[in-house]
Amino acid sequence: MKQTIELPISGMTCGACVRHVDAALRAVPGVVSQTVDLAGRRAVITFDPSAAAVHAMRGAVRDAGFEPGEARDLPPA
Ligand SMILES: [Cu+2]
Repeated sequence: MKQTIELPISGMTCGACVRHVDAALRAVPGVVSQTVDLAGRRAVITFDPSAAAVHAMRGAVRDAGFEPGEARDLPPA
């Protein structure tokens, strides 16, 4: 089973920021795929909810130096 969320992220200003956030999310166990959207100031993340928790993704974003907002569930792709 997979779940997809949209996570608002503030503080990204360029492609290097996007790569930092992308790498941080990729490193969270249970994250299956992630798309970081600079212009949209968000990431769309698909993960296995039995292995990854949203708070871990938010923590990874914060540890990378950016500020996560409230996650929103997206319908399965
Ligand atoms: Cu940047």
